[in-house]
Amino acid sequence: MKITAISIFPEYFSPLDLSLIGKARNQSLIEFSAINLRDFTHDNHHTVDDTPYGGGAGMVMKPEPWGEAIDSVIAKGSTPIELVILTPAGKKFTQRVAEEMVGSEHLLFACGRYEGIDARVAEYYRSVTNIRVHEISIGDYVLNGGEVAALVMIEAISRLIPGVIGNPESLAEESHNEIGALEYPTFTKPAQWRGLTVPEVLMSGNHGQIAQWRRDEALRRSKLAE
Ligand code: 6GU
Repeated sequence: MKITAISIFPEYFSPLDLSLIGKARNQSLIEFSAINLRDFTHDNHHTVDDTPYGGGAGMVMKPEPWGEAIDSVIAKGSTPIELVILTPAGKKFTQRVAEEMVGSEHLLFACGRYEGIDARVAEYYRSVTNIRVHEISIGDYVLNGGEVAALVMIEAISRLIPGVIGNPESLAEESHNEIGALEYPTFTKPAQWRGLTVPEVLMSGNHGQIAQWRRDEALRRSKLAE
């Protein structure tokens, strides 16, 4: 899968060199590149923002650099592109959305800063062939920009690519359990630690009882979290 991110802070994506995603890139399961939006400006100050029409606080990202940057990505290939515009006003990102997106050939993340990207950018690319536009938020809180949200999405989607996770059984278990039911407490050795013990049932070898205990605990925890 191809993944591209456009941002004024391409360095934000250096964690993608690490861990499972770094390894997946070395194995060419993922092909990632970050593009600097300022490379698509033409003034001495490399301006990417301006004041909002209609007034109000903050700055809005100008459409021209975005248009040129996105066009440059389109021009490089012929595969369909999922253009993901990160915005707190977008559709909520969930495990379901991650599962839908893992089948994509090319994810292109547009990471806005300030008060967002001029709305005509999303509107324009909705009418371009082979491009689908997704305006997405990762949750009900405000971040300074879309970079961290893009990292969250890239991690959630990448681990669903066959071969990225060492043990595909963990993936099977997750989808089987619909995440919520996965939230049982886990333990490893030693059996005694600072006076605390591991629940007896987990050491019983009775798989039926263990599964029942985990279901009960997950339910208890999700009720606590409500
Ligand atoms: Cl995608 N962007 C920003 N700036 N804030 C957010 C977000 C995105 N998702 C949740 N909060």
